[in-house]
Amino acid sequence: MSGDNDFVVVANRLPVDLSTAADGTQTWSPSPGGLVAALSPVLEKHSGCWVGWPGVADAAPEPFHTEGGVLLHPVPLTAADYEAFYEGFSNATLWPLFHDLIVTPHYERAWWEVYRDVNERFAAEVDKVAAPGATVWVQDYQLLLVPGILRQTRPDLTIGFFLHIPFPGADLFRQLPWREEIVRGLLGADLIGFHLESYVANFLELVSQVAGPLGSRIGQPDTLIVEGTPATRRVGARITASDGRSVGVGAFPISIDPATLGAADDAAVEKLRAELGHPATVLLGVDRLDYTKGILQRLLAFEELLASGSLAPEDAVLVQIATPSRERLEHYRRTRSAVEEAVGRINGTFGTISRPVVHYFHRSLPKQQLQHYYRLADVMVVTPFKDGMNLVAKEYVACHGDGSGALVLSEFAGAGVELHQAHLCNPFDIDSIKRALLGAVRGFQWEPEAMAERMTAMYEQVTAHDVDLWAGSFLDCMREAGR
Ligand code: ADQ
Repeated sequence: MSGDNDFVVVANRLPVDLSTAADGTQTWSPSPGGLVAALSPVLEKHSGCWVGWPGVADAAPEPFHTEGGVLLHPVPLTAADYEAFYEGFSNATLWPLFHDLIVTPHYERAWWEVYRDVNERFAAEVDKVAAPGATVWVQDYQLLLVPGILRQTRPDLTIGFFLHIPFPGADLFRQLPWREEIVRGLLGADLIGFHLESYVANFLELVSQVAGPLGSRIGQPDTLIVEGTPATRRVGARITASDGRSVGVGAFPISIDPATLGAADDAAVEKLRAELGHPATVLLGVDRLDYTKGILQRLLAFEELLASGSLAPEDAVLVQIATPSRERLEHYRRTRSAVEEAVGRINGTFGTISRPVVHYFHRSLPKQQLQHYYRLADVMVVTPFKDGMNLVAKEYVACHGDGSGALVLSEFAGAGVELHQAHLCNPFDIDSIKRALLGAVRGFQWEPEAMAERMTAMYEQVTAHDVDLWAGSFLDCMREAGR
């Protein structure tokens, strides 16, 4: 069975929100995010379709079209699927394994069975909507098996896969009891994309260790010039799969749409600063509340700087905005408790009634409001233990085209490769975070010109390598690879 869509994106989540009116009627509406915005022009031009789970268990809208003409095609999941496929295998097995075992992954055979089953259902829905010879772009770690399943059921398709999280070293990945199946699943694609060259290298090493008859690496790394874009994107290697197909593997660092963060409302930013009591330095953290993001470590570093007198509570304020995330999982609950305990302790020690030193929000903010915080912040603090890329760092940089501000950035965030002019730190070492924070805070007085140059260089990098370039170069390479 096939449909009539020439371009299909398949992701765990459909970009929709469910809202319930006062009278109880429920309506689904599109919720544009970075990925949707980047892919919308392609989706709209090629009668595109987005396949994904609508985000509510045991409920799904009928397929519907967005205003731009993109078909949103839901894959329903039951509450039991959600538990085993999403919370279990995706987020308690793959997520910690791919983030270098910051917590111990659980290997549960029952979760794996459901993961495989749900991947088959996603592939079956793609089969329904994809036209003969269509291009299908599969997103992220929840759907690692989909390329392989589609290769079997729909050999006519050109299939791309992009991983949004890190790819771990082969020695870690080999722990996974289902490692061969996963590699075989990925090798069903014509092109496999990662954020960084180092993740590509990890994957190639893994293929050479476990793939055996699944695939072999041939030849030297291949450079593919993508015409019409200001950068050269590399297909790091071509692998020959067991069925003789050539599979491209390359690094495509994801980015943001700077246009959505362009013009901040100065009055709103000033109002925020006044509400904080006009501190000399505003530090900012913005993250999903995830144990990979190192939120506690940055609080501990800030606390020690206050305790030693290196920062004065009258001068410095830390604003932490943490989006609720995966709240039913034990490690996420523990992370939240530890963060909130630290916030309480720091304010108890250094705050006054009218002036807390840490302002903590456990909620998501609209982009427009987030942008005001980015503009407001003198120092953005991004300290993940491991992060595929980290878009928050790039969003902050995009809001400081005038050279103001400073970025403290973990060496273990993928963004560190492009944003190497940041104040880099090792989040496993509290002293290293403290040095980076102080370097940024004092830099404004000691070397303002150098600080501005660093921010300007990062701004140029982010604006020249935006999300359109990311999507465009992946799709160009995919077309090449599928030939
Ligand atoms: P995430 O782990 O979610 O993404 P990140 O790249 O920082 O991490 O993206 C988070 C997005 O959510 C940003 O666009 C940010 O603005 C938004 N956000 C975060 N907190 C928010 C809040 N409180 N209110 C509103 N918005 C908030 C995964 C990988 C990353 C990779 C991306 C994209 O883990 O490494 O960069 O996918 O590939």
